[in-house]
Amino acid sequence: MKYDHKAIDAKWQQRWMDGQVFQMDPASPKEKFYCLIEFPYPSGAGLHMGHPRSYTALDVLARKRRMQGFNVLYPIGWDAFGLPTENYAIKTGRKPQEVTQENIDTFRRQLQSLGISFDWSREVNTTDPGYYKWTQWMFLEFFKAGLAYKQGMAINWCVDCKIGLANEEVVNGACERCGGTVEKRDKEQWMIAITKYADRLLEDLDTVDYLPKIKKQQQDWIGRSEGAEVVFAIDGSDSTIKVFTTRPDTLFGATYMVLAPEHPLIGKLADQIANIRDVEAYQKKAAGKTDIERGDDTKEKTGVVLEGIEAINPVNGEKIPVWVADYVMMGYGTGAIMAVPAHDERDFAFASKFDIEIRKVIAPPAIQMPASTVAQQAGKLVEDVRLDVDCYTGDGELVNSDFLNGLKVDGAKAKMIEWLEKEGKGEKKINYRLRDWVFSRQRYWGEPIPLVKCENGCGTDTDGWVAVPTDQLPVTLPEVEKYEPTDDGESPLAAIEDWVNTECPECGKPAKRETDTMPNWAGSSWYFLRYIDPHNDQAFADPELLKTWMPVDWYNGGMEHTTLHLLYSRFWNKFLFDRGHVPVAEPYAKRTSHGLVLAEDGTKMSKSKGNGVNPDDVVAEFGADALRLYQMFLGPFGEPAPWSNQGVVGVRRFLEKVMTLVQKEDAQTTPEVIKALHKLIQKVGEDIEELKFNTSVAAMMEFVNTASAGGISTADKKTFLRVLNVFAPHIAEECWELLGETSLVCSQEWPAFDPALAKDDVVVLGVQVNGKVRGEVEIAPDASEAEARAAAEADEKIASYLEGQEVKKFIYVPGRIISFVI
Ligand code: ANZ
Ligand code: ZN
Repeated sequence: MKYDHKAIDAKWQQRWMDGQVFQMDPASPKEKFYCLIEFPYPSGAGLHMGHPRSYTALDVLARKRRMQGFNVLYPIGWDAFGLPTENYAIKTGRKPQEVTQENIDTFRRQLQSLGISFDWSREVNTTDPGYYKWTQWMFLEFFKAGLAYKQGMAINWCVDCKIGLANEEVVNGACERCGGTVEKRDKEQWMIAITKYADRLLEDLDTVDYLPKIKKQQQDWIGRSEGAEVVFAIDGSDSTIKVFTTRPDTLFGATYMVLAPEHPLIGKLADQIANIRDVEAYQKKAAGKTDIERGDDTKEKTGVVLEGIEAINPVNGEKIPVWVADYVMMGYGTGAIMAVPAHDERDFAFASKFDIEIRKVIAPPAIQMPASTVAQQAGKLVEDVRLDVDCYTGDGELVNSDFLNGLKVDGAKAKMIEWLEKEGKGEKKINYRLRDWVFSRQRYWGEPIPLVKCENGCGTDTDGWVAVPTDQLPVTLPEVEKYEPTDDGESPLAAIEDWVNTECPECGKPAKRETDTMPNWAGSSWYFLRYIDPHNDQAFADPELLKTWMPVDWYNGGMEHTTLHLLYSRFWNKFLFDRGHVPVAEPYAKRTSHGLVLAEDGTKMSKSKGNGVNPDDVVAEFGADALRLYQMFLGPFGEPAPWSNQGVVGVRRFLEKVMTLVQKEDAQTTPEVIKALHKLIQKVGEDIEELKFNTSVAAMMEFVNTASAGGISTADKKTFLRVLNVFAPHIAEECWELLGETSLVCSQEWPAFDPALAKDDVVVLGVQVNGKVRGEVEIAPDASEAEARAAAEADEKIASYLEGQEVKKFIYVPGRIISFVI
């Protein structure tokens, strides 16, 4: 029989579907395993190669866990609100609802053609009113808890998308979505107070198993800094300058101060600033730069001194100059700094350029060096030497610092904070990079924010905002012909009068609906909860089921989502936990990520470059299993890897070899093949747990070569198929059937291996040094000369004989002897 992948793929996909083989059974007594992939945004372009990389990887895991006796939940759904669909719908004059449905149908067909063992009975769709009813309900929970509030603020406005962007959606000063110009506009926005959770979002990272680089991203985004706020008086003025510093210990070394160009104090002091024109010109120039440019330490520092202004250092009464410079940002700390050029690199660069005093207040720790001639004459062999560097940022001993002298940095920080607090000149302060979450969008294709403003004055405690009662949720999007964004920055919903005008749920008098919609991040912040009970219309999920199924055991997705989506969904879950709605404080026990699939030329696959490979084409030509196997084979899972059509051909050839091997006449399994089989089971089993899929595939290829050359029994062929099936399920089922089985191979047990058989063969060899046996090593019987020598030299005893000696001769007779002549 030939390998007819089209017939085989279709046949087994139908069988699995008919048998509901991959549906999670809530009544099962088995231990649960919940594996999750980031649900896709169903774009018009269809599936791209990045999707199957993640989905196949966790499919391998899900299939293995089922075979290991777990009750597995591996769900799929659609993160379908968002701009690309809305923009496409506007351009083509269609309804986003329809476009979304079409895109989902395409994605579903494509994913089903890959044989991924999703539980299709649990599909969720964030744009389904039955889903976003609960997103709205959760928003109201934030609102009722006082964590959702409306605030006027300068927002990032994308001129092209006509949409307000969150800070994190502005990349290098441009819109993350379209690359267009971003300007600041003042707008009232709904905000969610994620900063209240900053500490817990940090601390609880200790309780989860995330890749270290992912934990670091979370930590960096939250950006917690401990330090102090210090207040500097301004000579001859009532105004003060407040700074945030992480190094209050260096206060005696502050030789100037800097205000950010946007700092309001500059305007307030304008009358006293002799060179106010120069300062204003500088402010204007700075306004045209992005924070990234301003923070770039490779660029030369710029700034203007405020003539006529002097600040007073609270610790010693010294008068120091005040500058305006754009390396200080208004959005961080207080927008002003005390500069300590001797111990801060940026301040050092600035002070060097503008000839400002550099005063050392930290002495690096002394290191012991061989004594100088002078010291030797005084009878010393070693002496203490202090490094002398221009700008020293490390720990050391305080000098030139009055009551801090002699202390180490940590002690000096504590003492200075104590002094500041006693004198009323400052206080301990913890600063975060994290900002509250801008939760409003002025667009059509998102969840309406379920609030109304009562014209009769209800909702006095909440600025006149009244929550839509739960029994009136969802507040559905009106289906309209026109929903273009407007230049005035209002949501398109604002123009739909019979939707906007409603009744106040409290007093029944006229009220107006909030017309902002939620950001894309909302629906994806809790979808993993909905999968657990997707059809429930009384609650977002049954509490008992949540108790059984949370947390997610293993979550995989792209590195582009390990900052924001991960942070938002952890926060959302924590909040629901605090409200008693979910049973665990952290939603994901484990989080990993995969590398991008690149084009053959090593660049990003992109539509405009036309260098993309369509999964549909690969499936049609080579079959689903070839695509799956190649996805797992093309390089270490966590690293980016280029696609290669030649590589797919190679994998396809391997599958054909499997087909041939299975149909080869039944034989006795040779000892060599038995050994290879047990090794394979062990290796693949362990590799999968460590996401080493590429080496698993290589091991299966090697095994098939070994087995094809030797003899293999039907029983052992079947054992191999049980391993292969998690990677290449269609061909494995077909071969399983060819060998006379009527059951499904995916429902078999994961094979066990015999550790004795899986163990590498070793021989114990005596190691001689100058003719005497001085030790022994364990090595493979066919180890090479280099391997044998390395093994011998790694032995501590042997190493002690060889140390400092020249090896004149090395003799190795495989299986017999290792000998050094020194
Ligand atoms: C004096 C000092 C002395 C500082 C020293 C550092 C070293 P992180 O760790 O990121 O919180 N800083 C404070 N606000 C700033 C702003 N708006 N723009 C630019 N820089 C700002 O950094 C805190 C440090 O960054 C603060 O501590 C301050 O410089 C600077 F030897 O104060 B430091
Ligand atoms: Zn009212």
